[in-house]
Amino acid sequence: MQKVRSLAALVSLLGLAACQTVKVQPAPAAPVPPPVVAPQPPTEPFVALLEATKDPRALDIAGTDHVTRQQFKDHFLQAFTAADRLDGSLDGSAPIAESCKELLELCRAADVNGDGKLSLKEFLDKVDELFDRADRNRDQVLSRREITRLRP
Ligand SMILES: [Ca+2]
Ligand SMILES: [Ca+2]
Repeated sequence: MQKVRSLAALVSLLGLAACQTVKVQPAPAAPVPPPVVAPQPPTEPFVALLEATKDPRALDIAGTDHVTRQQFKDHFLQAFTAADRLDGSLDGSAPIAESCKELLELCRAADVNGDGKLSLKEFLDKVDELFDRADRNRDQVLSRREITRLRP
C-alpha cells in the first residue's frame, strides 16, 4: 500500500513537473525590428539656398527649367516649418540661434525687428528678395542658370 501511495505521489509530481515545464517554456519571441528613424528635415530656414548652389535641380522640382515664385517659396517654407517647430510650438516664428547655423548672417539680416526670431513675414520677404535678385531677366521665373547665381 505504501508503495502504491508513493508511486501515485511520484506520478502526480511528474505530472506537475510536466505541466510546469510546459508553462515555464516561453514562446519563441519574435525578433523585434529596429525602430524606424525618420530622417529629420533640415531646420536651417534658408537651406534651400545651400541646396540650390550645390545643385540647381534641387529647386527645379518639376524639371521644367522654370521655377515660379510660388514654387520657390514653397520649397523654402519646408525648412522654415521645421525650424518653427524647434521652440516647441508651430507659431509662425523660427528661433534664429537654434535653427540658423551655416547661414546665420542671412538669418540676422532677415530678422528686421531684431527679436532673435524669424517671423513668417520676415522670412518670406527675404525669400522674395532672393528671388528678385536671382531673376536677372525679370520674367518672374528662375531658369536653372539663374538659380546657379543665387547667393545669400
Ligand atoms: Ca524677427
Ligand atoms: Ca528669370
